[in-house]
Amino acid sequence: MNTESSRSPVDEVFGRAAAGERRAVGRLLSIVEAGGPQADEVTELTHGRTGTAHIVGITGAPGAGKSTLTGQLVAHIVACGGRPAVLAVDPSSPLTGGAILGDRIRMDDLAGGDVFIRSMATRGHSGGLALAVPAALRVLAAAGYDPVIVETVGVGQVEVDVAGTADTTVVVVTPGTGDAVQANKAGLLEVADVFVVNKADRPGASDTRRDLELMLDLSHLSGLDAAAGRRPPIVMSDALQGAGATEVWAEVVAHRAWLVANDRLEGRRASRSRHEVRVRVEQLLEADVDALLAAPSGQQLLDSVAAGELSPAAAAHTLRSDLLAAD
Ligand SMILES: Nc1nc2c(ncn2[C@@H]2O[C@H](COP(=O)(O)OP(=O)(O)OP(=O)(O)O)[C@@H](O)[C@H]2O)c(=O)[nH]1
Ligand SMILES: [Mg+2]
Repeated sequence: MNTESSRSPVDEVFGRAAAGERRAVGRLLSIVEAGGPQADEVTELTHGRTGTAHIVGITGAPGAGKSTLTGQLVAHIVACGGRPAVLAVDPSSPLTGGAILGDRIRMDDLAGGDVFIRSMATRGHSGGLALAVPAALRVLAAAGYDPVIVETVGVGQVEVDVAGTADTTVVVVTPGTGDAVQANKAGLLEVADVFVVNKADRPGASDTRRDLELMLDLSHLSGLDAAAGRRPPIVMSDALQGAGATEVWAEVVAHRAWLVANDRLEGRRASRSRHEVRVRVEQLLEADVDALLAAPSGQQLLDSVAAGELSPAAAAHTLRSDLLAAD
């Protein structure tokens, strides 16, 4: 009677990851990155076992200094006795590129200690990020890493969504080139819990700070931040020299305390789950729709539309009725 033999291979890897084995953690991340049934199994195993790890999003324009700052934060967290993990999401590169490898080395150099750093590429499928990132964050939290930091470039809606569903979102802007205005346009103003003006060693840093203050004033006046109930602080940093990282982390910790004190942490996590479930339902339905269109009855409908006998809208309604009746 060997109960071990009844465990699936994924479950066995999970057991080792939960016991702190780094290679097993890496293996689980590769599985969730690839997607498919094994990734779903990882999600089954890690769900509900993520404890209280603080999920921190760091986002901003390409080259803003996110990785440099993250390296400084990680070094500070380790010095304070924490066990951080970093997931660097790169939406542009099809596979792990040289720049990210460079990031990894920089961060590892700085941090020492038990830090887990991993980059994740999207491999072209847009829905992939939305599912793989939350799954990867759960793996890291279930393996006992806390905080779990996710670095994303704040350019597209998916990236902003990912960044905005952390417990605490840090938005990094830099002096000059209207970066603060760009961040506003990209929708980053709404998701920011903490602002960092990085490269504060450069000219125009105080102008950038003022721009941010003005935009926050405006959103305050128009009531946009009424639901947030809190004005995000602005921290100046020179991540290259390590100046400001301690203050950034203090604000991140303060934000978390604020969430807890105001009963908002659960709400954030609930909206994160809602988003993930929604994406999953969409994916399931998409597959069902494709199957339906490929079936003979679907083909018949499509032929009728092509022949001008049926409108696309009427065909869609019929197909939806068929879909709902199918289960
Ligand atoms: N002068 C100055 N340069 C900085 C500072 N922080 C980062 N840099 C430099 O800015 C460049 C980009 O830094 P990264 O940390 O790679 O920026 P990133 O936002 O992670 O970039 P992507 O991940 O490619 O979007 C590097 O050459 C850094 O050395 C800073 O505070 N001051
Ligand atoms: Mg980076």
